[in-house]
Amino acid sequence: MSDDIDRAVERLRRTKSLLVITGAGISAESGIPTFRGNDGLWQNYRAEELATPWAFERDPVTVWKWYDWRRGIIGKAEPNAGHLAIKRFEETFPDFFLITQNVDGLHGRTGIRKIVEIHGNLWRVRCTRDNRTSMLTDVPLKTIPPRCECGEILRPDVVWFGESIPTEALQASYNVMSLCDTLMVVGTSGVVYPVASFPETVKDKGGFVIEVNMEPTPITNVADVSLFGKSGDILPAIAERLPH
Ligand code: BJW
Repeated sequence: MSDDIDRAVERLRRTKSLLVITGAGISAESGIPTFRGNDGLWQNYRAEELATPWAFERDPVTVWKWYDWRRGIIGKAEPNAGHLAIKRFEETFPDFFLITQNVDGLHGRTGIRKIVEIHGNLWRVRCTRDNRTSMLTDVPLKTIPPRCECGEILRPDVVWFGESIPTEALQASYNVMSLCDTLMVVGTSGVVYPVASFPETVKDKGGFVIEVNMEPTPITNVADVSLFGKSGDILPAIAERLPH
């Protein structure tokens, strides 16, 4: 492990353009359940059964109760040492970008600026009539499902399975992938597309991939270095060894 950290640090010292991708694992140490694995279950539903437009159409009340439960947890959570280390990377690398799959907004609360939330944000809602978005921060929600002023049901402004990633977010992601020479992938199981394909895209153009996760994932086969452990331990240890 210490040899692997040395290799990662050595590469980062030579990196001109750093791209970081995060998933639910980065927020696990803030007390937010991940999607897959035992703590991903909510009342015996799997995330895959709730995070779809079909589930919402069929039963918006159950889907909103799941979001209300998650908003309750996230509303009390604070960014952890892993989020803060990524903010330090932004300060260290003049050419830096973060793509997060998380909708919890915790990266934003560190003050990070160069970020795209590729799956949206769960504090933002969208009218199902005209797609107008607004912020809704009530915890718990006053009514379930919440309604727009126009009377129509609101939905969370997030990307569900089978829905397209907003064009601007996807374009920004491909743009930063083409620029970066090192990609660090943190706390994602690497099974949800399109992000699951990003490490291979960076490898194909000659980039270096560093993975940080508790356990091996499909990304491990692509990564040049895999660091197994908590992101809240590993990322600050790396940040500490970079010039600032
Ligand atoms: C730690 C840790 C610690 C724990 N430290 N690590 C190509 C091939 C096959 C299928 C598809 C394809 N292209 C598209 C699809 C379909 C689909 C898809 O990917 N399906 C797969 C499941 C097969 N993708 C889509 O539909 C996407 N849309 C799209 O591509 O549009 C075009 C298109 C559509 C259809 C067909 C073809 C093209 C949209 C995907 C939207 C995903 N939405 C969700 C919900 C968001 C809203 C919400 O949060 O409520 O996004 S699902 C959920 O999964 C959420 C997450 O962002 C996402 C990824 O999960 P993540 O972050 O990886 O979490 P976990 O729990 O899986 O993993 C946590 C990891 O952390 C683990 O590895 C732990 O070990 C680790 N960990 N503690 C470090 N302390």
